[in-house]
Amino acid sequence: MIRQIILHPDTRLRTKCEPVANITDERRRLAADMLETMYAAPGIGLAASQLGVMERLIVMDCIKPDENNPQPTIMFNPQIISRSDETFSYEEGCLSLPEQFAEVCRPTEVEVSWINEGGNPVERSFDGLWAICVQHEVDHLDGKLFIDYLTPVRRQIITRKMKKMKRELDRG
Ligand code: K2U
Ligand code: ZN
Repeated sequence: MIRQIILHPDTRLRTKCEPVANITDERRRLAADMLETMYAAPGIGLAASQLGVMERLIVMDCIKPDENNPQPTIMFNPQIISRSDETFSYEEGCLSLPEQFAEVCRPTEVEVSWINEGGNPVERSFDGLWAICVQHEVDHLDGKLFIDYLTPVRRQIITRKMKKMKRELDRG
């Protein structure tokens, strides 16, 4: 089922998530809900903490919908084990900061290890949008947001806008 995505500012988005001890059916259902929520947003990535579940679980699918060969990817306990020296800048957004965008510079290629939904360890390298997305999502698990790469002034401007948006949303 589609779940509500937590909006910044919220302490849960600033909390380091706990490693997952074992891959249970309940956690597989959570991953399925995360994918459904991500596709509905629409988005290309989502971290469990964005749904208020403080566990190290992310989902991604960076294949464009019109390419018609979706690649839903579920990662338990993802770890970035190496990063390219080469970096590139990309205008990032975040489902927890709707309508806020900013250029972020990240390594162009990363090697990631994780446990998949079958409970097996996987290790793979990612480049392009997948590399940006997996770094963005692993940051979420460490309580880090893309606005943390901006100057304090620009971060404050975005946070003030989000506080205003949340006040207006709370008024219904
Ligand atoms: O974690 C999230 O909030 C989902 C993010 C993932 C993401 C952000 C920046 C760059 C790559 C991935 C996005 O909001 S998903 C929306 C989106 C779609 C296409 C390209 C960039 C962002
Ligand atoms: Zn995000």
